[in-house]
Amino acid sequence: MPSIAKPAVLHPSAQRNELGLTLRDYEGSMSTLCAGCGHDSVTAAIVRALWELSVEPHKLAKMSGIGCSSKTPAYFVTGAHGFNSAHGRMPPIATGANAANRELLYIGVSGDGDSLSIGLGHLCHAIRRNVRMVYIIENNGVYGLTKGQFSASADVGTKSKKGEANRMAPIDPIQLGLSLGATFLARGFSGDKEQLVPILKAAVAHRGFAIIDVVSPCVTFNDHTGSTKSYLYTRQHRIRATETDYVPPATEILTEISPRGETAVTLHDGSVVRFSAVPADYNPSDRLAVAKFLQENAADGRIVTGLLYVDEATPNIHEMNNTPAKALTSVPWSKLCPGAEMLNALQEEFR
Ligand SMILES: Cc1ncc(C[n+]2csc(CCOP(=O)(O)OP(=O)(O)O)c2C)c(N)n1
Ligand code: SF4
Ligand SMILES: [Mg+2]
Repeated sequence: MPSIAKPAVLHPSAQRNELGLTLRDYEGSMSTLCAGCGHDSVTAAIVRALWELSVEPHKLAKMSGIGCSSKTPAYFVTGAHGFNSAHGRMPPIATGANAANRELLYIGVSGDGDSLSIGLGHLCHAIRRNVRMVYIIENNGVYGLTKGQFSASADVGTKSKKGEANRMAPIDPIQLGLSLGATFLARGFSGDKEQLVPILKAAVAHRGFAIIDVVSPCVTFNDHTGSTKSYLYTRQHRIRATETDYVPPATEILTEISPRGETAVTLHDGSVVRFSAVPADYNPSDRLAVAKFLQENAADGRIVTGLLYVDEATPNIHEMNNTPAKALTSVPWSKLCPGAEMLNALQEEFR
């Protein structure tokens, strides 16, 4: 039971989605994070995206590791499945769950410490396996839960609350993903829900591993002058590289590519993501060009946001490993267990 309960009263004019559910049905327990923490704004964007997509709560599995960010799944869709794993171990847990049941939508929420420090190796392999899931990194440049130590995403020169400067090079999850063959890469800002909601919806429609790196300031330990992950710094240095417009499959799809550099990418479920306001030659499916574009902007101190790279062609975990189409929970025991005779025969093959 949540420690602080939300009032059960529902406004009579609350809007309902295709399933007849209100936004309230996609909320979770009351947040215990610090007031103003970016992670709560990400939660609000997740609630909105899942409600707009009419995701059935019992078809959702929320995964996380350890950290303030990893507490996020408690704050949305109470009626969903959930697994709060050990620090940095969410990717292998999600990989196993995927292999056993591909009928669920998996949303993982992690932190920069959870994903880029202790969990980095696991994250790399989930990227390579193209696990079919949405993987959100709530990136604040510090270990918030353990009181603000620099994390692996802290920029060179960024200052701690006590004034000490970080000297180690940061790990950028987007650049990391590009180098490992990631198939969906986006960066958002917790302070920009208008951009984050369509990015989340596109990630849900993606057929493989969708990474969303969200700059999500820690107001308690990393929101001061000199920090490169503060609200002010992010607002001042951010450029929206792509205006992302998600068009669901049920809507009439008009995909004219305008000379202004607008590009449309069709996702596996027939939905379309339209990229606009991008540089004229921006191609979201050209891995090398996207890497160059991001590196140039990073060198100039700009934080590039938007849906940055998509590849809908690479096979996902299920196609690569030929996992069962049905959830193992729905396969009868007689089929799951081949019996001693067949196991003996199998062992004979390896003698
Ligand atoms: C094996 C293990 N090592 C260390 C810790 C201590 N610890 C808990 S959360 C955390 C870092 C969390 O940072 P991040 O993932 O960035 O989340 P944030 O709190 O910043 O949202 C650490 C080091 C732990 N819980 N387990
Ligand atoms: S310590 Fe930082 S990351 Fe953790 S809840 Fe507070 S503001 Fe958020
Ligand atoms: Mg963090």
